[in-house]
Amino acid sequence: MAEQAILSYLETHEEIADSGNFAAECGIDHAEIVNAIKSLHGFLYVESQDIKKETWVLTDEGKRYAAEGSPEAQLFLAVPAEGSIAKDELQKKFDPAIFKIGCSQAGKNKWVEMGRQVSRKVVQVEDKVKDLLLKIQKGQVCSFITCSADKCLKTWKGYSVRKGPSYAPQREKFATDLTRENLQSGDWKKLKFKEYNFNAKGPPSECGHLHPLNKMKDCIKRIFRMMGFEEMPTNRYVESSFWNFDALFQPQQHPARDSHDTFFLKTPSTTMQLPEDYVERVKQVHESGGYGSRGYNYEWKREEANKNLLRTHTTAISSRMLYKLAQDTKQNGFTPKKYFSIDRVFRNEAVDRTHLAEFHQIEGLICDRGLTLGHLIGVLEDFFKRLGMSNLRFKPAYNPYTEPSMEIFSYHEGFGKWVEIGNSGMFRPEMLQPMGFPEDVRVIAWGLSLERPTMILYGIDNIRDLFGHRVDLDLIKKSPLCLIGIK
Ligand code: FB9
Repeated sequence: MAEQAILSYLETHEEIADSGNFAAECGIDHAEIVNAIKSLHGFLYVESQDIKKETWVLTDEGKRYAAEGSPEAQLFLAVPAEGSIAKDELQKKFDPAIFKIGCSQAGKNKWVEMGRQVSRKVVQVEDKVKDLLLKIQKGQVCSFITCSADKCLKTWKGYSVRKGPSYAPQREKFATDLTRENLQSGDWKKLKFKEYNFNAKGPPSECGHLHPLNKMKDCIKRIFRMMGFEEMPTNRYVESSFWNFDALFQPQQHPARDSHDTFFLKTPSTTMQLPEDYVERVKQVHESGGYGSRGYNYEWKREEANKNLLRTHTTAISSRMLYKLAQDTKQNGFTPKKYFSIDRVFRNEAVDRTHLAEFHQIEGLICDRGLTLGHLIGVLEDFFKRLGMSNLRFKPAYNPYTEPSMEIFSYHEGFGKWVEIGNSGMFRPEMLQPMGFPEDVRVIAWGLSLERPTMILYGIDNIRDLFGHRVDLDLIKKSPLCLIGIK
């Protein structure tokens, strides 16, 4: 109906100057007119220009003063013309807000003498505030007024409308479908078909959505593969203390090895089998060193190494893979390797905004002859550049299984600060030699979490909104593609 009103009006008039007045004249709600204008505009039946009008409108408070008078006028009228009235008497007549404003305004206007007793200082007053509000209410233009508690400027938006390139007094019904009946009846010949809107978004397809962590994981896997790394099998959350700690030359009294930091298993509490000859060499290097090391000089206990736990790092997988590589070396000679892993690790830590008792560790390692710290820094620069992080800084650090070790920092423009983006180092000979690697084989390695980059990339502030029962599925559905390493 609004459409027809507009099209027929334009049949005899150049333009609709103001959609607001037009709506009022037609007795049609302005919003309906606006929707009709937008739709007719879409089909080029009309052309429209925005018109804005700022009008003063009264707030609820303003409406009350326009009706009952301004607080100061109300207060003045409540003060007896002769004599005075006790302030607290007067106060009882008004609600606190009105009384407060009334006192300060009437005082400022020198209408009343404010003391413990209140008396008039003038015979009568003119309630200009009320008059102004009434004027505004009647839509009379008032100048030099400012926004305040009782009135504010409302912007009214409307349109002026003219005929468009495909104007017609009636909206042509466009066929949106070619039906069998159309064909049989032949009336398809005279039907006008609606243009295909190739930009129309189809109905949202209810399809599966990858969790942002998995999107990030796939990106990082793609980066590793592009750098020639192969993925290590990480499908074992339960690990023995031997591969998780001892093989990494982490001493049995190391604080990380007690239940405050590590989830030990009740059942199966101990591992079934370990490569005995290798275990013996690990025992030796812990107790008395070798390979140029003096070891830790403590009594190494097999039962400690047998304890099963939830792996605290995917470096446990690295130790297994490196041991296997060393074994292969004995058979078939040494072949350099580049390995990576991305999977869950478990730490009995205090949960906070960025830490849960489990997270996904990303680890990369290169095993080759004669590798140096320079190689490590080089591969870190390459890896993190592909992650969009350059301008790295390296800070000496300590890990039981790497020497030297470095924490990695990158300057994050958005945060305007240096962010710790990972840890790295060269695996100790006390770890590699007992495995059976030739003297000059070195292993450089580094690690970071999957959650931190995902939180930063997807702007998620609290890790519990990213992982766990509190995750809002919409976050997953709406999370954009991860283009890291692609562009
Ligand atoms: O991920 C971490 N930080 C990070 C990484 C990327 C990132 O990307 C942003 C888009 C820009 C932002 C931040 N960290 C490692 C640093 C810190 O968050 C740290 O506080 C927390 N760390 C976890 C361990 O927490 C106890 C992150 C996790 C971590 C730490 C070390 C390793 C792996 C994960 C390692 C290792 C390693 C070292 C040597 C040899 C082999 C493995």
